[in-house]
Amino acid sequence: MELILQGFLSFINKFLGQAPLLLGTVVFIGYMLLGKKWYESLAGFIKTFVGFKILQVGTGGLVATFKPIITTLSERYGIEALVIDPYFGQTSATEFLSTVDSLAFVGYVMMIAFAFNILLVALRKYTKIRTLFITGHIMYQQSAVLLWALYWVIEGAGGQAVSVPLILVTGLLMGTYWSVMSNLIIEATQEVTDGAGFTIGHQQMFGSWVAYKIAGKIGNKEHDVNSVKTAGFLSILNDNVVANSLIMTAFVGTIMIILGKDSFSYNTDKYLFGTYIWETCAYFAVYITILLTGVRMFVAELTASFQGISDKLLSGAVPAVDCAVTFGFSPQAPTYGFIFGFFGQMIAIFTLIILKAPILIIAGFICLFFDNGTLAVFANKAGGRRAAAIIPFCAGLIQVFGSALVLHFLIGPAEVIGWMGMFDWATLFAGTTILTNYLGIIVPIVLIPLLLIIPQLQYKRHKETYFTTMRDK
Ligand code: ASC
Repeated sequence: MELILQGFLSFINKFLGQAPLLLGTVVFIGYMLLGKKWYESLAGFIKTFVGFKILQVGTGGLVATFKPIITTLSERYGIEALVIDPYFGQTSATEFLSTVDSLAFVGYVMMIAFAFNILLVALRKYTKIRTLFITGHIMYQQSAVLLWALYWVIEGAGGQAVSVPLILVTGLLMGTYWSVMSNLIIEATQEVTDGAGFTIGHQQMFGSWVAYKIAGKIGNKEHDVNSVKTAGFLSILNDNVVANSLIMTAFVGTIMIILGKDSFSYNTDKYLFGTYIWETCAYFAVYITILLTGVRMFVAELTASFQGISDKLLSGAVPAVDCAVTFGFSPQAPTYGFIFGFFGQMIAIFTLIILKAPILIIAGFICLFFDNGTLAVFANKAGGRRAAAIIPFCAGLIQVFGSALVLHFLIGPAEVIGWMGMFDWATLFAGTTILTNYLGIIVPIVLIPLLLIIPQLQYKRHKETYFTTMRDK
């Protein structure tokens, strides 16, 4: 008996507790259920496993490069510098959860959330949920960040692995958010894309809905940003590698100059201080590229096996996809969002510095471009260029202040290097985390039924046309 129990526990630890093995196995099973050959399923397993390992090389590299700079800064001036890029949030989450042997639970949260999303769509007659969230890398990222945040404010101090009830609650709340918010933004997305038949499954679904709702009061939709020309220089920022290197050099490079060359031990035979700064900052782009390669690899497999399964079960659901898909329908709006969001973030960052806040926020490219870009697309559709400027500007302020606030409750462990500054995470989830800190697990539990009221209210407003956006009607 003892032996069987030992064997079982060791199976959990060494197999189900290992994120790459677990996700690889899920993909393998998914493909087998879809009727693929065993060797095709095996290939899926391998790509998922290797993709996940590549991702870990990227996240490990980010921490190793960035953490020493922050540590020096905080030792010297008593401030913590944290980046509000989603991959810095994800890295904080996964590296920290690893220290309490809980990394694999992120996979469980993601599966519970997705299963709950499927269930809500299957029961759409009652739940009024029409959308299936299939943006795999976002699903993983959000599951990791939410599990980390809730764990830290509820169970963190003990250093024990995440508890089973918390994994369940996190998974259900995650699935509720995916379902409710992607469903909330269907109508606006149909407007933006001229009825392309999908919705957004990303990090600013609530934000985009708010932007769309208030834009009409701010500006005139006839003054569309797509009839304005943008400057040539900004076009180089369309490239992730270029943008990451430049932005990190501007921000982290400045910090390194302030700290001075004596703070860094580098080979002076090989580097000038200037070239050392450049190389260090360019390494952010290197690691983000590695990380993205890994993410794309395992997410492609996961999405294909997930989507195959759900297509068989729910042929009519509207897919919720990456926000960048909307950019093709409004090509100038993202640049607007980027520029005005940048101003908003800068003002907020300088305000924190002037107020001598203990947390220094560093802007991240993904948040600046994809988050504010998406808000601008929705704002422009309903309120033209005035709305596409003012809303991302305000969002920039919110992203910085909201993230600084929630980070105040999350800093401590050495693995924490940032937070996901995206709109919904600087508002809804920052608020949830802070409330949970004071009131406990009851907060995420109560939020689940509360959020599920939203689709009911939506349904009431246009019962006749509500389900006709579904593809099978
Ligand atoms: C994110 C994230 C990305 C980008 C991408 C935008 O939040 O993690 O990789 O935005 O999805 O297209």
